[in-house]
Amino acid sequence: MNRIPPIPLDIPEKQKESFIQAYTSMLHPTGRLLLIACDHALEHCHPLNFTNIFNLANKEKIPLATHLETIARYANSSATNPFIVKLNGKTNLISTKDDDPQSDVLTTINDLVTFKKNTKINVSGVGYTLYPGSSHEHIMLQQAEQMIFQAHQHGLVTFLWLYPRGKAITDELDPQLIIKMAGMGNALGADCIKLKIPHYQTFDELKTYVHAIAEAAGNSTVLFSGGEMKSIDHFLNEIKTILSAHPTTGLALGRNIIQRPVHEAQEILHAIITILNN
Ligand code: FBP
Repeated sequence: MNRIPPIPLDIPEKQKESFIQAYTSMLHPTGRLLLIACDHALEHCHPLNFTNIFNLANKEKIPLATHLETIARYANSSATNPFIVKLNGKTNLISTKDDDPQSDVLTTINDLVTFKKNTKINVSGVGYTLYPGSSHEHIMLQQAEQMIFQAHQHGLVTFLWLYPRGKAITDELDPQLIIKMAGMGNALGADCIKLKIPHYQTFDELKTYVHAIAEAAGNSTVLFSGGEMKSIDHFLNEIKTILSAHPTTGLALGRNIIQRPVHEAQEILHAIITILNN
């Protein structure tokens, strides 16, 4: 089953087919999105074994989201899995106590279109991290909306990582705040909105929040990140809950996959695919 949301009107007629193809190429056969995010070498200053991660994503045909130059260094030119290029980035060396976060553009849409033309790499989408609540949010809001418009001109699928952060934010994982983020991402025109799992007490409570978040996102698709490393059982139970809460929710997983030994990462991915298939 393919699950493609309505095609936004800023996609030119001649790019509609490319957009549908790009979106479809990222969908798991169940119609959900399952992505691996591996931008942590920059975002968390945490070195990664990119060779293993890129091989795993290619073998399992899972879309991989990271920065353009990482893709340029590690993607096999015959790789068949889709890629999502993260257009902005920052490190975690400046803490929120010292300054509100600002993540600036590293790669332009033009650069990535050139890269796409010159290689056979399947760049299907672009991603941008936005920190609502930061005193620098006005810069990121403008960049995010422009990125979405420009990416759509090339038939690319757009992803916003929406993480409330800064001195004005007391609890980044407040469920009501994450519901607001979903609505904001939809208003900004993102095809897919990546959010963190909110605080919760029980899996039933999580299910209620996930449903409300997915509904608040309107016709955009919500993906949840995996968060900090946790036990495999707990991680898989969260995933089951997220997927059962709403028919459109997807996953964009980082640390709980990429910071594990490759055989373990592969087993977890297989367990997630089994959950998806059920
Ligand atoms: P995780 O599944 O590891 O949470 O990865 C998702 C992600 O969005 C990464 O793309 C990003 O580097 C990281 O989370 C940001 O986490 P934080 O905001 O906690 O620094």
